[in-house]
Amino acid sequence: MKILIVGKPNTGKSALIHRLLFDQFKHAPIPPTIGIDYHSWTCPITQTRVQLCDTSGHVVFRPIMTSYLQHAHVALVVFNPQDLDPPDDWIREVILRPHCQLILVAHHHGPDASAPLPAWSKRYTTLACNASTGHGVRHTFQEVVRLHAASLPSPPTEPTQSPTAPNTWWRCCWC
Ligand SMILES: Nc1nc2c(ncn2[C@@H]2O[C@H](COP(=O)(O)OP(=O)(O)O)[C@@H](O)[C@H]2O)c(=O)[nH]1
Ligand SMILES: [Mg+2]
Repeated sequence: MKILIVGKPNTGKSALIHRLLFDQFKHAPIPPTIGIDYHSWTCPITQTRVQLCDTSGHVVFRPIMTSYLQHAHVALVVFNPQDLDPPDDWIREVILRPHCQLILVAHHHGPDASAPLPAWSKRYTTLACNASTGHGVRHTFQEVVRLHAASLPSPPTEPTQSPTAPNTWWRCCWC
C-alpha cells in the first residue's frame, strides 16, 4: 500500500513520519524535504506493508507530486488547523483522482491534539495528531490503513450451493 503525504511546507509532514518511525520528535530544525523521501512502515495491527512517500510542499515540486498521485492508494493532506487558509489546491488535486483516497490530517503544533478542527475540514475524513507529543500519530496511520482496506471492494464469494440442489427430481432423471 502506498501513501503520499502532501500539504503546504512546514505543516509537519516530515516530523509526523519521524515520530511514527522512531517515536521521537526532532527539536532541531528538520531540513526541508527535497522532492520525495521514501520510508517503509508495517502496520502492527494488520501487518500491511506501507510505503510512505513524504513530499516537499514547495510549489516547484508540485508537478512531480501530482504525477505521484497517480500511483498512490491514499493521499494524506496534512494541514495546520490554525492556518486560516484551507489546503484547497491539494484537496482538489486528490479529488481529481478517484482511485486515490483523500484523508486529511490536522497536525496540531500545540500540545492539545484534541483542539477543535476548522469547520471546512469536517466535509472530509479528517484525523488529528501531534508530532511533538506523539499524541494520535500511530492511531492516525493505523486508521488510514483500516479506512483504505474498508474502501476496497470485498472479494467475490464462492456461490454457495444449496445442499438439497443435487436431489431435485429433474437432476435425478439425468442419471
Ligand atoms: N511545536 C511543534 N513544532 C513542530 C511540530 N511538527 C513540526 N514542527 C516544526 O515545524 C517545522 C516544519 O516541520 P517539518 O516536519 O519539516 O514540516 P514539512 O515541511 O511539512 O515536512 C520544523 O521546524 C519542526 O520542528 C509539532 O508538532 N510541534
Ligand atoms: Mg518535509
